[in-house]
Amino acid sequence: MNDTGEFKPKRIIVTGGAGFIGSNFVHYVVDNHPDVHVTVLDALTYAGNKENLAGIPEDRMTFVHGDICDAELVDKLASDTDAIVHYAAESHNDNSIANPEPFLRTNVEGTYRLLEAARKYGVRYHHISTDEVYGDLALDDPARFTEETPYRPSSPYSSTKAASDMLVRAWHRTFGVKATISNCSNNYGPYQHIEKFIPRQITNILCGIRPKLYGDGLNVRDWIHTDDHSRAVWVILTKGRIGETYLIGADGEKNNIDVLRSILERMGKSADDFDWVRDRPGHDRRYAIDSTKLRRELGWTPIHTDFAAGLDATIEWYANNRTWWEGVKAATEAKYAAQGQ
Ligand code: NAD
Ligand code: TDX
Repeated sequence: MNDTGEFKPKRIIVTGGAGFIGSNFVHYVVDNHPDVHVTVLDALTYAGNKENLAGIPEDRMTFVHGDICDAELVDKLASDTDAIVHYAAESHNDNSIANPEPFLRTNVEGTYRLLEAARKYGVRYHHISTDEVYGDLALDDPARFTEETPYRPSSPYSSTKAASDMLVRAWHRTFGVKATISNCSNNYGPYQHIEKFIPRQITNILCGIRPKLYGDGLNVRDWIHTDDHSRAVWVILTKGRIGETYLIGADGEKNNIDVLRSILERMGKSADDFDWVRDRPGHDRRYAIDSTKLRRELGWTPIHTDFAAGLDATIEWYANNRTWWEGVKAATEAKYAAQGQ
């Protein structure tokens, strides 16, 4: 802490720093906070890729290939840091329906290991979570999620994220861990795994495969650019009140069919060039975030407010970085095909 009450970490651990959102945060810190050293702890699962961290100078980052469930390793790393920013997770709903087990292990047990280490060494802990812990809203409901909305997760993925949030609250209250939590809406941008909605459809079109839309296509997601998420996490880590939860969202509600038609149009396809496929079991209808607390208390505001421009840049990135995703495209689509999706 400095005399303004701001937390000024010199060394931080970023778990899941080789994934989509974690790597964006690592780049954000390296680019904007030259006095901070980052240690990435990442197991390099199917979703982790060291190439996401390319270009970071060696003296700014240490990469540790390891598992957040490895108590000894986590203890050793936590003994020499100011903060842990916890992104690592099994993150895909469809995978959690096919096989929930890794979700229980990484999302629940992994969080427990990190909290125990944060407790032992008095380390500041920030927990990355999701709006999905609140369940879903009806399409015609004017309400949005706030920090006061009761937890009502629907999927194995979101229930393990909800469980991990509860552990954080308990470790803060009972053991005094200096923790904050953020629950963010759907992220988009470069480096997102092609199993996820937007990059799946973009890379399908680039490969001559028809995009796939679940159910009736009317489910609403509240989109935020991952750069805006990273800036919000830094503000919460350094200025957020200990023990508090902050919702992160950019007023980006859109239904899936509109997003898909926008991608099709931008990529020169006709509006009906896609397949309707089997719906996701338990598919949440609508997510919507009210981020007033974060904006009022900490002064954060999103920069990427033009979704169409963000989508254009994302399409361009996947078109220009085929080597980043081509090697996993066939296996990703084979998995979906086996599920009728
Ligand atoms: P991702 O799947 O792209 O990346 C996850 C990363 O965690 C990978 O690098 C993977 O190797 C690593 N990892 C997985 N298991 C691990 C383990 N046991 N030990 C160490 N590392 C492990 O995920 P993402 O989309 O970048 O999401 C990151 C975080 O943000 C997650 O906690 C997720 O719940 C949360 N979140 C995501 C979104 C979204 O839209 N993607 C929205 C809100 C919150
Ligand atoms: O091929 C598809 N067709 C389709 O219609 C895929 C992959 C998805 N969908 C639909 C399902 C959802 O309504 O698109 C929407 C978005 O799907 P995902 O990209 O799988 O995201 P979602 O399930 O909303 O969860 C995401 O946001 C919250 C992240 O994956 C989570 O990690 C985060 O917590």
